[in-house]
Amino acid sequence: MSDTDLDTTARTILTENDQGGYTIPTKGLYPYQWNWDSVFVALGFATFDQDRAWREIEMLFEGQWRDGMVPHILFRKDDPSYFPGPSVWGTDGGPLPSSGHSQPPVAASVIRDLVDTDPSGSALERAAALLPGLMQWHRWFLSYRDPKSQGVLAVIHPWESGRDNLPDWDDALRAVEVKDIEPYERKDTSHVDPAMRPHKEDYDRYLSIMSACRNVDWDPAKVAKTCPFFVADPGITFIFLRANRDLLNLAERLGKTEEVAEIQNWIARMETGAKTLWHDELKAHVAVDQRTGKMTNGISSASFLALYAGLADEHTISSLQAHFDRIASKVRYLMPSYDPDHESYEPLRYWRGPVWAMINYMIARGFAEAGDAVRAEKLRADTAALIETSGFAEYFSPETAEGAGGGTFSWTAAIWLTWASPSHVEKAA
Ligand code: 9WN
Repeated sequence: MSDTDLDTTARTILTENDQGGYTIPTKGLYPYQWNWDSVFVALGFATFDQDRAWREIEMLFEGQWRDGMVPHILFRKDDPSYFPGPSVWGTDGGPLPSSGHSQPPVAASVIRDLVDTDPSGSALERAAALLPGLMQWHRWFLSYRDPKSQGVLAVIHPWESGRDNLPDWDDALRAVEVKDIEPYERKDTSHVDPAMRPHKEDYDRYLSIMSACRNVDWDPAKVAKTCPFFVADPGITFIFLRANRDLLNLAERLGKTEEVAEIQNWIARMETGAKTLWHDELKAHVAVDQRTGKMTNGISSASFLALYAGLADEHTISSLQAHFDRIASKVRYLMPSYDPDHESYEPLRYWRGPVWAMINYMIARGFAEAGDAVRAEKLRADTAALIETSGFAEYFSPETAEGAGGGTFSWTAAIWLTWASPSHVEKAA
C-alpha cells in the first residue's frame, strides 16, 4: 500500500471507530472510550476535522468525577465483549459508568497542540472551557497520587500507567494478595493470541486491586493510603510534568493569573521529584515501589520521556543517547517498551518489548526539543516503516515488525496522520 493509501486508511479507521463524538481504540478487544487513546486520537482527527478533534476530548471530560479524576475507561454503553465491565468496577464517582482510576494525562499537551495549530482562533475558546476540568484533574493527581508531595506520581493499578504489563510492575504485583474475587472469564484472550497478553496470575491480581479499592468505595484518599499497589511511575510522572508546562502556557494565554501561579508551583515540585527516580547505575529513570521503597532495575520506553518532560540537562541527554544507540544496535525498530538487554524482555508480549507508535511520538518530540533531530527522525522513520510493513496494529515487534494485539487501531492511525506519515512530513517542511 502506498503512503497516500495509508493516509486514507488511517482516516477511515478513525471514522469507522467513531461512535458519534468519541472513538473506541479498536472493535472487539476495546469497545469503550479510553482516556489517553482518545486524546491521541484527537491529534489524528485534527489533521482533517478540527471540530471533531475537540469533540473527542470534550466527551472524555463529560465523564470527569466529582473529585476531579478523569477515568481511564468510560462505559457509555454495555458491551459484553470486554472484561472487566462496569459492574465489576462498582464505581459511583461521576456522571457516567466508568472504571475507578485514571490514565496518563496527555490532554493538556494535546489541547495546547490543537490551539497552536488551529488557524480559526475558536480553539482558544474551547481550551478555555476545558481549563477548569484540566486544573481539577491535575489537582487530583497531586493530592491522591502524590499524597506526600514528593513530586512523583504513583499508579494504583498497572492499568493506570497505560503500560499495563510492564516488567516494572512484576514485584509489586506479586506482593498483592489474591482475594475477594469472583470466578471470572477473560475476554481479551478470545480476541488476541494469549501469548501476547498478560498471564492469569496477573489478571487475578488486577481484580484483587480493584476489590481492595471497591472495599473503600474508591475514596481517593483511602485508596492512596490502603491500595495494595502504589508504584511511582516515570511514565505518568514525565507526562504529567510535560502536561503542566503546556497547561501553564494555556493559562498564560488565557490570562488566568491565579492558575498560572498554582501551576508554576506544581512544575517546581515535579521537577525536583522526578529526579528522584534516577537510577545511578542504570543511568536512567525507573519506577519505585512506594510501599517498599524498592527501585526497579530496567530501562523502559518511558525512561526516554525525561526529555519530553523537559528534564534535558547534559547528563540526562547523553545517558539517554547512549541507551538509545545501544538499543538501536540490538533491535531493528525503536523504541521497544522494555530494554532488550533485560531478562524480562519479550518482543511480542504486550508492554514487555513491543513498540507503540504514540510512545515513539512522545519520545521523538523530547529528542527534537532537546536539539537531537537525528534520533527524533530515526523514531519517526521506524514508526512509519512498522506501519508500512504491518498496517495499523496496536503494537509491533521491534525485531520483525510483526503487528500484534488488536488491528485497525485508532491511536496508531492517529499518530500516522499527525506525525509518522511521509505526507505529514512534506506538509511540515
Ligand atoms: C486496559 C486501550 C488500552 C490502552 C492501554 C493498553 C490496553 C487495557 C487492556 O489497551 O489496556 O486499560 O485491557 O489491556 O495497555 O494503554 O489505553 O487501547
